Amino acid sequence: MTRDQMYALWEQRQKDRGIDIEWVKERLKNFKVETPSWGYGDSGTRFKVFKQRGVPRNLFEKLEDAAQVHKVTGMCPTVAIHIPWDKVDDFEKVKEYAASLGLKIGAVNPNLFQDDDYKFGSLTNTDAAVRRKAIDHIMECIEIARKVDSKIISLWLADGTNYPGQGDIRARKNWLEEALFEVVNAMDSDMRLLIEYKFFEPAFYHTDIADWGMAYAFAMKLGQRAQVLVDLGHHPLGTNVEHIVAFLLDEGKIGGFHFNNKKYADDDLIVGSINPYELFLIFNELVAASLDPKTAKTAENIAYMIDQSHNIEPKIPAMIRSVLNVQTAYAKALLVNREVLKEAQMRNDVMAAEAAVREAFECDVTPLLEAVREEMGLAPDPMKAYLESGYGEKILERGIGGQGWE
Ligand code: LRH
Ligand code: MN
Ligand code: MN
Repeated sequence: MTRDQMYALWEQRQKDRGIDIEWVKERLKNFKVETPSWGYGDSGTRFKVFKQRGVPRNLFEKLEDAAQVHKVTGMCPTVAIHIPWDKVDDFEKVKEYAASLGLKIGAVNPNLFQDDDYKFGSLTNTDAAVRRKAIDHIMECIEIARKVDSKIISLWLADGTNYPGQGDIRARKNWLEEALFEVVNAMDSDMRLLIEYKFFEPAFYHTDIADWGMAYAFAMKLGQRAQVLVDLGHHPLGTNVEHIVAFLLDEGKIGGFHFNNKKYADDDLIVGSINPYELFLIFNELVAASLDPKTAKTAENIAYMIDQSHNIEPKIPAMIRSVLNVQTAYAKALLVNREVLKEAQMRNDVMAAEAAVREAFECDVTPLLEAVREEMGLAPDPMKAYLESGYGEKILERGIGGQGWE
């Protein structure tokens, strides 16, 4: 059977299920995922960073690699940066270089975890001078965001304590709140502060923003410009992440995602590699919210970002795999027949409701994605296109010892 014949058969089956394929295709063509500059560099566990040959030596080379991911997937036009990992003298030049590659800079991530001064906390340190230094660093990131035309400051705080009694939890909360108010007030009205939470690590007793509820409480107090960022690796095992997503969507307080996957903790593995059903169920909530007038605007403004570190995988193929897995999960979520689902829910038909969701997950979306890519002028198989491009071999001349985690 030719690809066209396979697609025709697939399309007929979906039409028979009551799916509007043109709408699905349109949504897929407009879908974007941001890749992180740090996902292209050397990174690893606390035990060992395995250096790879060909890894970018600076931000400009990271952008070149990100451009390859965008070239074959057609859905990654922005790149998140992390300061000071990606600090350069001239951010105007970065903006121009990114534009020459068909890219833009996305979220600017302050780094409040790799300075000796932050050993006992950054924004929650007992020392006012350290807190000032941390706030000033975020201010610097806001300036950088202005220079590169980014509207997002993405904040993850490593602050926390290792032992009971080590810190005054409420005093730290108040210092944090004070700092966040200062930061948000310095941001332009169209900028957003995305507050990321994580239940442990590097701190092992308490983390100052441990879960979505705390991030939400801060975001509520801070007002319009502050929202919550959900990193899929930052929950205890067994957490129903799609429930959190649905709740935050309904409250208008979810601003972004850090996609990755985990088996145990913050494993930062390839998105969708361990639990593709969870990823699909998250997209199921996002699609549902995008169709509800109450939540459509929030759903529309979500920054989809990948946050991974590749320890043993080749960086660019791992990033492409992640992006494709996100696209697959989204495509499947678009195939849920929402009317059938709603009706089953209203009559409390547990089996039919669960089937309406699972049925979409079980659809093979390969023919659809190949057709969409062809309509976008892309190769039907992005991974193959990348591997055959010769880029992976070309960058080997950069040698070993590229920029990455210290
Ligand atoms: C923390 C985190 C956060 C950092 C990134 C490198 O675990 O998810 O988003 O900025 O990793
Ligand atoms: Mn993250
Ligand atoms: Mn993380």
